[in-house]
Amino acid sequence: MKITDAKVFVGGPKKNYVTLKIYTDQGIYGLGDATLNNRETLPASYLTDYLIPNLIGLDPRNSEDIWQLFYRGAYFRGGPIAMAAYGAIDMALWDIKGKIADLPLYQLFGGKSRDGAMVYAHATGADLEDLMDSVACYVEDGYKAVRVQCGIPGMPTAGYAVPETKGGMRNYITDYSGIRPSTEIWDSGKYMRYMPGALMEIREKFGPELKILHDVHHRLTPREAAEFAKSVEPADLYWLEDPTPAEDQDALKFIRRHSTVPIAIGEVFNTIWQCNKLIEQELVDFIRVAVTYAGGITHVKRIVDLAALHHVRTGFHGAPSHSPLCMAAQAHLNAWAPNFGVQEYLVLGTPECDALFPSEHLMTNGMFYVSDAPGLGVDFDEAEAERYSYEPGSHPIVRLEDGTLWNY
Ligand code: KDG
Ligand code: MG
Repeated sequence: MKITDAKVFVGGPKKNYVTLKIYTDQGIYGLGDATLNNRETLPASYLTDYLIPNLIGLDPRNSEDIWQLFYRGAYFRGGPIAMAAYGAIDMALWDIKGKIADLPLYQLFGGKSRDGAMVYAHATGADLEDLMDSVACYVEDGYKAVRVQCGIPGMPTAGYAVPETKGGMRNYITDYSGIRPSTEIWDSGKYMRYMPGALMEIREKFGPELKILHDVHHRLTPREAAEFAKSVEPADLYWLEDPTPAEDQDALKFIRRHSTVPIAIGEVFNTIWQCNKLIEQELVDFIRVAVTYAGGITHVKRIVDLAALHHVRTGFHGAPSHSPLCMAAQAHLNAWAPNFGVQEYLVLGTPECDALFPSEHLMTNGMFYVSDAPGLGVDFDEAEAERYSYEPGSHPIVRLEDGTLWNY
């Protein structure tokens, strides 16, 4: 069996999905997602300019060797752009493998450990009252886990993942008005004084069963994060995410010394070598890598296996920038992983998105049920894809009130 061709498509309904399609001489094709949020054209050109010409003629069944060829074969290894491109190739090769075997991918990993995978939604509000309304909607829809973010009194701008006005939606992942970012103003003191009480009010209102998650989005220093983690303990969080910038791994030791709050990190990691020490030293409770950003199923499965040895559960990144192909790859891993924790899931299922990526996967009642279709179980409609093209966009940047640049 040989790879005969591969194509890259960029675009989607209000998203710049980067979709890879690998064709073989047996008529079977595989699909993968290389969407690197706000830098989408870069993995796309790495794929077309370098990786695809090197794929033609290879046997698609040798997905391990092909992964090694691209990763080890590159002297300058890793990084988010390359890993997203390898991630798409690897996903597509697993898709082909599943189609050859006529089995859904979870069967190739070892079968199902559970029927449905718990997902968490993003509740958000301009203020606490607004956030409570948003949480209540998700609870009513059957969600068992909800991430909560709200505006902080006195903060000059709305803040991470928070709308400017009550009842508003915040397109916090990307602003498609151009590649120049808008600016948010941040004040850690105001946040640290307000948020622990707000989390406690949410716990009191929704009771002990709701799994409450909160994302600090890398904005505190290690000392502040340790103080914050200690102060949110009474709210009994399911996890506290990215309390400090991801580069400083010793920060997590400091947080652990002061608090038992469960810590989730890893959405910006792209290799096992960025998280093996954290996992082995049991400094985190949930690992948040994404199949796209961390080199595909082959590499992420290694991270999951290592995590399982150290009581670290999965909580794969599921921001709306991941296409249904990445979410399907993660759903198959979620169905199998003995150490599954939770899956971040934002409603992708608009009619336009479903038309572009038809599938039988099912999200209902706060649970994701993986389909039994062979491979990833997601198709790609090329005629639909012609409706879309690349739209430049950006995340905001963050500054302190005196103008100092801070972490988004
Ligand atoms: O592109 C950035 C987003 O993926 C990030 O802001 C989302 O932190 C995030 C999350 O937890 O989903
Ligand atoms: Mg996050």
